[in-house]
Amino acid sequence: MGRLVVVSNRVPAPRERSQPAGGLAVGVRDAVRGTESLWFGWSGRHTSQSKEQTPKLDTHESCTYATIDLTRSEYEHFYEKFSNGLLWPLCHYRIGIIDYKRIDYQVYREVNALFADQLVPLLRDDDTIWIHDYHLFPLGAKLRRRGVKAKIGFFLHIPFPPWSVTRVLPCAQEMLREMAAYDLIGVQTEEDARNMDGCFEANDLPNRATHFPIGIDPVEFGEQAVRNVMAEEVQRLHASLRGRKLILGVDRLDYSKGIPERIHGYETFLNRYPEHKGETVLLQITPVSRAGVASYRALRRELDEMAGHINAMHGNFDWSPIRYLTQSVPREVLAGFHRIADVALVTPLRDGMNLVAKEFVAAQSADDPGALILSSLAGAAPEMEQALMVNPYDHEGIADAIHAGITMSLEERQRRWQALYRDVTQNTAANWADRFLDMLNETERQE
Ligand code: ADQ
Repeated sequence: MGRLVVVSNRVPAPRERSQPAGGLAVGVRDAVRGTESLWFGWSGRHTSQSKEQTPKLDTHESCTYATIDLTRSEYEHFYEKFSNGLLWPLCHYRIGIIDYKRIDYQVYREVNALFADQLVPLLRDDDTIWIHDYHLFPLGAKLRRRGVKAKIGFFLHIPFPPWSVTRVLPCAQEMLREMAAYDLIGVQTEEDARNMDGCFEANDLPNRATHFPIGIDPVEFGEQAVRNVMAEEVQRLHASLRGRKLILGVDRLDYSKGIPERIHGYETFLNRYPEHKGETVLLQITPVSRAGVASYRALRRELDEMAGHINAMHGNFDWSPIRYLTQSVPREVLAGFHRIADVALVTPLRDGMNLVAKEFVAAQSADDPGALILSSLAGAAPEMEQALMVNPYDHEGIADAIHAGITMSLEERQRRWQALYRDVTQNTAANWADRFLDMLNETERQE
């Protein structure tokens, strides 16, 4: 059997190679574990000359990590502007904030060509290539143009909107034509697959999309949660609650995660159910991401203001209703926080999947599980029907769900959690990769 070659914009840093944080890296790590593989991508470093480099190679267990550097200008146009300032909001249905410039698209294509030029010399004829995410939509076509004959699959971790939204992008047709070079495209949900195939059909291109919902390693995460209940940070958090209910929100700082809408929902809860005043704490952990993109800086200011406002309006000298952190928390400590939480608020406005919802369920104790409040617009919603489902734009609905979550009987919490835990163990990180790669293996090579 040939090697698996994974390509993603970022490759886990050396210290993260055994225990990566974050959805893509955790899922892919399972795919590369134990088989001879190559993982290619950007190092996270800058260079003044990206064309005259050779990839840096580092082998860890059975996987060789090959990384290249980008210039600052490539990083800005390819990563910050086109990928995160345009494709990310477009795919999350936020066409009001996209900013299209031809130069960004041009550099996006150049960086994809650079990836192809740097990767081709490392490839062998019997490799299977698996490319990940929106930064690299055109890479398959660029590899084909350089004579690569191997099977090439692509997985999109974020949502894919219908043609009525996608066509807003001036280069949509060209991008779709290039995406047709893939032998198989995986997306998270049936809706995403329908949308993407609809885009192909509208442009007389053949269908390519199938849904493969991504998961986590629930056993590993559950064990981490149990072990870390006794960790100092978790014990300190527990003691500081002094018997109050803990409502937990854990998200990268991103407007797709619906954090202001959620905080508004929490404030509505405090107003609508005053009998719970002083009895709950919302711990919102939101490490800053993409600080170079203007919309992210604006979101940060908005959240700082909202958290301050709620504490000033509703708090007391011995109680702050919200604790809001922008620092990153180690993964194992987070697992312990999930375990002691009474309610998780996972309310994205749109999300490809949302692994945090699955991690919360995996971390609960069967004897006394917490309640999951989940956005109906998360990719995880079709799988996790026994969550308390909310529309993230409906702050009164969020308030009612918080009330339902903190007052839910033990029997109902257990009944819901058992069904959710079954869902979480059905689609795991490991079988996600197997399902995709098996189908890619069976798919005819596209000519
Ligand atoms: P993300 O947008 O990053 O992923 P998500 O799926 O929830 O969203 O994964 C986030 C990961 O980062 C989780 O493993 C979580 O535990 C971790 N994380 C979040 N906050 C953290 C914190 N404060 N400290 C440490 N770790 C933290 C993208 C798509 C998703 C899709 C995944 C995987 O946007 O829709 O589910 O890829 O395909």
